[in-house]
Amino acid sequence: MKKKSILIIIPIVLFSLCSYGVELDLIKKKYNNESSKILHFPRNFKWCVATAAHQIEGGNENNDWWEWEHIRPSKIKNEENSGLATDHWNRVPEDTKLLNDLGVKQYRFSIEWSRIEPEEGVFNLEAINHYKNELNELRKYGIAPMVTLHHFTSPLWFAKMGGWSNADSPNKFLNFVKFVNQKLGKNIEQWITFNEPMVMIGGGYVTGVFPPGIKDWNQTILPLRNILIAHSLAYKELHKNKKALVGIAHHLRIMDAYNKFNPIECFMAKKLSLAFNWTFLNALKTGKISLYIPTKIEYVEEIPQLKDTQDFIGVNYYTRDLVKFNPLSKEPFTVVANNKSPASDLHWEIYPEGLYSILKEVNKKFKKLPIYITENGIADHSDSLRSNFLKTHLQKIYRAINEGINVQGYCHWSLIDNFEWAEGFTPRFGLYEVDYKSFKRTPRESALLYKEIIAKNGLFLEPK
Ligand code: IFM
Repeated sequence: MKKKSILIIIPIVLFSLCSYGVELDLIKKKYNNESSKILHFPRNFKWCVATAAHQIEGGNENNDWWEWEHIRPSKIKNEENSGLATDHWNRVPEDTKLLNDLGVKQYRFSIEWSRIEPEEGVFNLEAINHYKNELNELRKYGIAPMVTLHHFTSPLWFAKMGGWSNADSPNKFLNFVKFVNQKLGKNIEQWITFNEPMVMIGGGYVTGVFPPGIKDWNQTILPLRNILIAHSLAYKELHKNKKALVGIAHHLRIMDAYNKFNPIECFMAKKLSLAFNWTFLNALKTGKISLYIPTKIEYVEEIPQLKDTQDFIGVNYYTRDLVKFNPLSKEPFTVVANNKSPASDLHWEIYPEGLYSILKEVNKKFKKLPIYITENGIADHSDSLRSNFLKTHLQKIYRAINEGINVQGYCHWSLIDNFEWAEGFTPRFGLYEVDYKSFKRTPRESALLYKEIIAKNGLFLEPK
């Protein structure tokens, strides 16, 4: 009996080993191929998506943007206004489910100041409870909040008193921050005080496409210094919670010469990059504001309280600009997109290399601080470019991390389509498409890709 069973077992074992060997070979081959093609991200990497209140909530009637959107002739493409936006205000549980479906670990969203403090000094408890519920929803799914306190919109009462040009504006902002921190702070560990302050100042005071619609370089200084001071006050306040991490989401762009052999264009591109990308970052490290754009503006001031008031650096990265010089034109320097490269629906050049250069430069200048990609995305209605955009940008982040740059997380802009400021609803940045009639959300192909990347904590590269 024993002999018999041994005789039966041996061939089975041999056969299994044999086929196991073959299978192992196959698996190995597959695995080796795949493993060499998976770019693994660090274990606690924070996969995230970002939104902003005014762009998705709807019905934010009490802020400067709402008023701006209703001026005629219209300031917004196709005379649109944010209106009900994506009706997110009434769909928080549904949208939190989308976050959970994607598998993100973190969600960046903003709290609308004009809802919390509709009149100066009058705080709306219903609004604060709404955000409390939103935080609870997130907690249910184990998603960490990253909360933006100012994402382009200010309450009307604040705008009417001169907005960021008013010397008292930092204290007005601080009152709001104190209230939010007191009511919600224990559930929030990561804060963004301001979103893209340079974009807000540029749009509001140079190009005039954002409220208050001013086009005067000289009027940029007051908002610049007041926003910096407001940030430093908020930084101190939020640090009453020992665990809080506080930063700014900086919009950083590559600025290159249109013709790299043209020294004037090279010079101006450097100056513009220094002014746009580094004025805020340098001031918050050194306490010194230094802004210089030849023929436009020159300003230097030391405000010691600004020094060392960031715990991390938020990077919003989208594209590159080319600086063109035409001595015969009334405005000799213009900024254009590279029309030889693939571009988004907004004609923004797709330039992933730029993200890598920015990360290198941020790291070189601010070595001690961790970096979070607080926004990166593309306006792509047909979703024909987004997946590749996502992959190529993540590859650059992967490369940076592998070279020792401390990138802690990546927020894709955006979870859902939304109101794109002066461009209205036409640009579609969402991983989920929004039907603006029914408000139905539908995942795009790229959402499925992002979900897979998050699930694998890495990126598969296809064979060439
Ligand atoms: O939609 C904006 C967002 O509000 C700020 N960063 C850039 C995004 C795309 O333009």
